[in-house]
Amino acid sequence: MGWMMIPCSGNSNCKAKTKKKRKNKIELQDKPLDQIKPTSGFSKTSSILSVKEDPKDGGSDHIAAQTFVFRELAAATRNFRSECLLGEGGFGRVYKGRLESTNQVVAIKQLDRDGLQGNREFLVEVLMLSLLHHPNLVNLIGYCADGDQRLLVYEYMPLGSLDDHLHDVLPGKRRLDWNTRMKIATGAAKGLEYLHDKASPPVIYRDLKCSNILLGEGYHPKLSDFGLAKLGPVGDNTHVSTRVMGTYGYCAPEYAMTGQLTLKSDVYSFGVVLLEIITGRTAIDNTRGAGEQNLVAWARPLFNDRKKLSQMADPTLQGQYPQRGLYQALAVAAMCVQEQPNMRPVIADVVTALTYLASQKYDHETEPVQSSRLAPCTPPRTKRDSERKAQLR
Ligand code: ACK
Repeated sequence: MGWMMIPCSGNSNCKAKTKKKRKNKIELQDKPLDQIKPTSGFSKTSSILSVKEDPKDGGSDHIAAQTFVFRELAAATRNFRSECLLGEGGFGRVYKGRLESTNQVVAIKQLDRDGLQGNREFLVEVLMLSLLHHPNLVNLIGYCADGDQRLLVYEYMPLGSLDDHLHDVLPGKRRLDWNTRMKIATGAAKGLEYLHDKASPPVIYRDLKCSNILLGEGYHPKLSDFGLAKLGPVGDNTHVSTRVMGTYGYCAPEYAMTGQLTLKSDVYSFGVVLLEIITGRTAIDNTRGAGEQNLVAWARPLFNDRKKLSQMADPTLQGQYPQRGLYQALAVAAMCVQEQPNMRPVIADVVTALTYLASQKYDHETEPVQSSRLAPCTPPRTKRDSERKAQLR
């Protein structure tokens, strides 16, 4: 198949190995909860996590997360009215609201009050998002820890999640075209690259999936939901050992089996997301026949057969994608979902490959439509047809 040259750096932890071993290995989630109290804003360089700021990312001019009292957020969502409900995530409901003080439209996540895990998620998310700022990470505006209420206030992402556009598409809604898909994949990879390469210790996101990639104007993607994020290995350690958490279908096999988490676990999940973006299929689909229910298991044998690669493209693209671009995007996905973690590329190399792919814009007016997956009754459109159409305008 049309493999792209992605240097496979093998060990994601080689950078960490060259660093001085730290005395205190910090397991954020294993700290007693009462020791991780949210204060009104964290410094950019905390004792547990620091970030190499890049002026390009607009990190230095970022406004610190604010604290809200429950009353303000209840008013913003008109008492958490059902019409304001955007949806329900793993640990709570998300509402659309308008802050009375600034008139800003926001998304407010109200964490379930009964769970210890919900409280951990809240603390991890406040800590992580107060320190991490990048154009491809959702912005935390503030939080509320009033009594037993735990709420997080984010910038509102008007286009919802990637899931809504890829899988749960409402009838009549525009399907994502090839160029937009590549733009989203590249942005999501850049968000992950920031977590892996700019944070110290690196941050393992642990829950990369289409429903956690939110979309802003122009389909600008941002990673959201940092409740499961984990500080990565430091010093000579190659992994962190944790309870296995995440989402079935996206979880790297070695992490699912041993609980040993590395940056390559995220790269695997990214590969699954990229496969979903290319194929339009979901990571797990129990409505499909045996052999097709698990996306990676279905895709693996096809990766090795060039003749079958076109069959992997999302049928709703109606053949409107560049053949070479499809092969190359599939090559990147194939590398990311390899069984052996050290054979997967580091995310920086994935960003390089996808940035190139996203720059190769497909023009559906002038470029050929691929024939293998045309919708029934759609006559193949030739280059000449589209040229003729262009002349008629
Ligand atoms: O797929 P969605 O439309 O996008 O439904 C889910 C739901 O809340 C539960 O996670 C939506 N959501 C989460 N955070 C935001 C946000 N910052 N802006 C807009 N929608 C959001 C998500």
